[in-house]
Amino acid sequence: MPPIHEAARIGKPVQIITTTDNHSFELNHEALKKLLLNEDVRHKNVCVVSVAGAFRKGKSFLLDFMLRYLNKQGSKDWLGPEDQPLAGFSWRGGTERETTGIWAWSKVFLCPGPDGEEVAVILMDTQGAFDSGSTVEECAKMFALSTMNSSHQVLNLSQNIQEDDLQHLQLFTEYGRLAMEEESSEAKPFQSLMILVRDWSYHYEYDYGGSGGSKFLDKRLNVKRTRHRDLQDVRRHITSCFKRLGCFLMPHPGLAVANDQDFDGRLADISKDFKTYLQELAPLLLSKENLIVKEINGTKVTCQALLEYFKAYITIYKGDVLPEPKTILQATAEANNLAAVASALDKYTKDMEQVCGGDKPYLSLDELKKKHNQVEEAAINQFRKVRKMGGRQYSQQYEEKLLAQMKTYEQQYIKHNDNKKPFNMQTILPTYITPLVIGIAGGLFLYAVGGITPMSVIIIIIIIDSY
Ligand SMILES: Nc1nc2c(ncn2[C@@H]2O[C@H](COP(=O)(O)OP(=O)(O)OP(=O)(O)O)[C@@H](O)[C@H]2O)c(=O)[nH]1
Ligand SMILES: [Mg+2]
Repeated sequence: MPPIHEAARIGKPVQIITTTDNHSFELNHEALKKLLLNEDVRHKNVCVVSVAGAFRKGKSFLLDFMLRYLNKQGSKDWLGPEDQPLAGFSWRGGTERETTGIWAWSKVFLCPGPDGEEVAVILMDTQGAFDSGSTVEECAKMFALSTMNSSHQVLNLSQNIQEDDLQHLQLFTEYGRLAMEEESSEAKPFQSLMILVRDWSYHYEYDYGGSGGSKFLDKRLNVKRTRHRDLQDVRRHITSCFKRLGCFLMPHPGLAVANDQDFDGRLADISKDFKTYLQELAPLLLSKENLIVKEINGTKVTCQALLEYFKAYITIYKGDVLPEPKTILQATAEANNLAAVASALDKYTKDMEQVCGGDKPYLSLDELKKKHNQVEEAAINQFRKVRKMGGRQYSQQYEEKLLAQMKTYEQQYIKHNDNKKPFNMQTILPTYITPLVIGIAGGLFLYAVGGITPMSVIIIIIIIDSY
């Protein structure tokens, strides 16, 4: 493993989804909460850049360059010095798989987005597909999970785009069709898919980079009449599912990168062409104008909402078989509603804190209830305004959940407010009456045994004071 170096010092890889021995998945809930509910990012719109594809094809290696780009906020010298080993997400040579499950970089980068607002950028590394330790289903699920939770999915391929690579996308295209039906709109359900072909060697046919890639992809996705019907369908669906579909042809990085077991990722050992096109690729994914905020059903997703989607999808992908697209759609609708509840509750508690939280002065019960009703109404309005999946009737049950939760919180605020009441018996008893009674009793006792002396007065004062 390469030594931990400067570039990776800010943060570390954290495993957010682990695989179990029986080919199932577990969500690392605590790690994900730490990542997404951090106050600095929780309410920011999120952009998740993920790299997925076959195992041992340089995915983690590539992500470590993305990390450098983000660490340097895309400044001219972002690639770094020639002799700096590459660190970050764990990568290595050899035949055995390295990345298992799904990992994210622990530092969420706050970057200016296309319309100027700050966007929380998360890098995600996915377990390679088709390794000998995983079933085909596990690979498909892993790819599905990373696609569903990202806004920029990079499908990392080696040398060419083959038919089975395209079929990998079939599940989404079916899901996409259902999602579009449900919304009865023309909106495409997924955002960006970039097919990244590594070790491209036919640059005499299609040039390296984005423009060569786009011509090559057009050719590959061209629905020719002569093709088999299934192949035509896959192509039609892929283009109808993703808003942005691109392809990038990456040159070979040189023999040291591919073959040398002592290679530590330093630029000095990487081919000039590879470095040139890295500089074209990183901004295509991460520059201000190319960052893509995650959207589901036309609504921008915040870090907090992304947590709900992770929770929903892991549940349906935990089973033995691939979930039906319909199930995925239901899970999305559920997460979508839950995210709206969480956000409305956040608004409620934030507003109530302003009214009667912490050291805010005591309010009469009537006043507090009046304020609560206003705050509650504003939260409900916010919930109703958010576009939600599943229809009105479906979201009604979530609105009821929201109301019930706010009622519980209201009781807590009432109690908290009550404790601030100046002549509240609960306050008076421990504060005034108990020490007074103890003081008088102590005084009488001391008087009975020895009369009032300066010493007994001091003892009584100490007793009262200690209360
Ligand atoms: N041929 C070739 N090798 C590469 C390229 N990029 C990185 N490598 C090498 O590929 C090997 C695997 O790199 P990783 O980044 O660990 O690959 P991965 O796809 O993340 O592998 P898993 O985590 O096992 O799925 C390393 O020896 C890298 O030096 C590339 O573009 N072409
Ligand atoms: Mg890897």
